[in-house]
Amino acid sequence: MSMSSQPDPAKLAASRAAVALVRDGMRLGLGTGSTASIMVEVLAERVKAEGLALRCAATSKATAELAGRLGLRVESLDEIGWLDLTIDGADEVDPDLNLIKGGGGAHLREKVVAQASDRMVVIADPGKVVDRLGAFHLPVEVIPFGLEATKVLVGRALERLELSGRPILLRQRDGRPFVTDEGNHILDLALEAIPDAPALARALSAIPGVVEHGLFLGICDLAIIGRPDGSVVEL
Ligand code: ABF
Repeated sequence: MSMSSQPDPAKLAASRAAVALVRDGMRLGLGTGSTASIMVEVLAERVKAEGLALRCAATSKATAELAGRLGLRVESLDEIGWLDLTIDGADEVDPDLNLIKGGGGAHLREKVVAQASDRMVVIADPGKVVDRLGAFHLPVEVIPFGLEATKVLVGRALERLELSGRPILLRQRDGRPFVTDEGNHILDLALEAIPDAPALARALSAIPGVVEHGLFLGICDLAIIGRPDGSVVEL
């Protein structure tokens, strides 16, 4: 494997199993994050070895850059139109394949790409598997305009769902608000647990300054969990 540093064996195992699902001629969605980056490298090696003709749409500028550098054919989602398969990482996966995503700040494009795919496969290491979503801070992408008002509305939504008092943190990078690929900011909700994920998803989506939250409910079709010994389990 030509990766610059030794990849995490669990993430590598999940990546290999997911890349084995790829068929010649497929239109693929490429995820974002460290696990998805390993998958892109594994995919590029397979494409080179087998001469597969694929069309790829990336979920972030970072992934587009990586995939292009490795020789994959990267096009915009609009150029491709619809995708056969998207392979992406996650921050949490529950037993019903509901997810929290967005720790990498790319969940808006990730959700657009996943929903524009016939099949969405998550790849992860065992640390991402949870009984119930919510220990990982829930990312919520918000427009910069009216940010403080949006925070108030998010707080009120949490109160109605008996999640009052949970910190709402404006994500920072290098001492400034983090900016997504779409030019927005991210609020990270420190919820500890999410008793009713569909209700929270609906409440957040109803706030005008919220562009998209990181709850992926009923979107993932298969989760491939890699183990450090190189084996995988499917959820
Ligand atoms: C993307 O990357 C995100 O939705 C998720 O936040 C993150 C997972 O990153 P990693 O694979 O580095 O843990 O999939």
